[in-house]
Amino acid sequence: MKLFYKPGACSMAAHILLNEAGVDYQLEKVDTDAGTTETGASYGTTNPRGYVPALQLENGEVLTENVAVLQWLSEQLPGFASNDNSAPLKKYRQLELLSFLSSELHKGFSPYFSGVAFSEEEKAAHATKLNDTIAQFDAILPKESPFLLGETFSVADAYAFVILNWSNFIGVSLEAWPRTKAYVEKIAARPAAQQTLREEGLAA
Ligand SMILES: N[C@@H](CCC(=O)N[C@@H](CS)C(=O)NCC(=O)O)C(=O)O
Repeated sequence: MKLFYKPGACSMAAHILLNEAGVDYQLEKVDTDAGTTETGASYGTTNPRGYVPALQLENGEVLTENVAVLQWLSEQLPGFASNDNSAPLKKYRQLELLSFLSSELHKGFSPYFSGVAFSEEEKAAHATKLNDTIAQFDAILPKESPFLLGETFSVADAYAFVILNWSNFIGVSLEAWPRTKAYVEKIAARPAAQQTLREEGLAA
């Protein structure tokens, strides 16, 4: 299995999961601006839409789009099964979370990485939207269990961590949401998250 990634980007969720599971995999860094990978190959042949993540499977097929990549990993990697006979809705709760993270929380951060020179009015609108979306996440975070889907770390936690950790890069404080802040710190302290940050060149 090979993960095409960009340091710190949303592809880091799959990278964390691969390290959590302790399986063998390869990494190939992508320069999305240049449209090439670290081998010099064109990335367009892997993902014609040019963004990360892309996961090349053992049979050579390539899976793209975070929701699909993460759901697939949860069903393939040891310890992340989302099919649970005692909780028949669990798979759909996971998809519900992954969809919220992808289409709402992730997109709340997207303007900050777009490179566009927004007007002050536009910046204020983006900040309001981001605040609202983080507040929605904070409300989703369970009060009685440590992770989004209960007692066990899941693919949704990996993706939520990666997105919320971007707050450190854009200077947005999570102080207004102490439970969310503590949740991000808890996941950051996991050995697999630390290993991933080091492998992507984001931690010493
Ligand atoms: N719809 C895609 C969007 C993925 C996406 O936004 N990828 C970003 C990084 S988080 C990317 O590669 N952007 C291009 C760039 O950074 O140049 C998905 O959900 O997987």
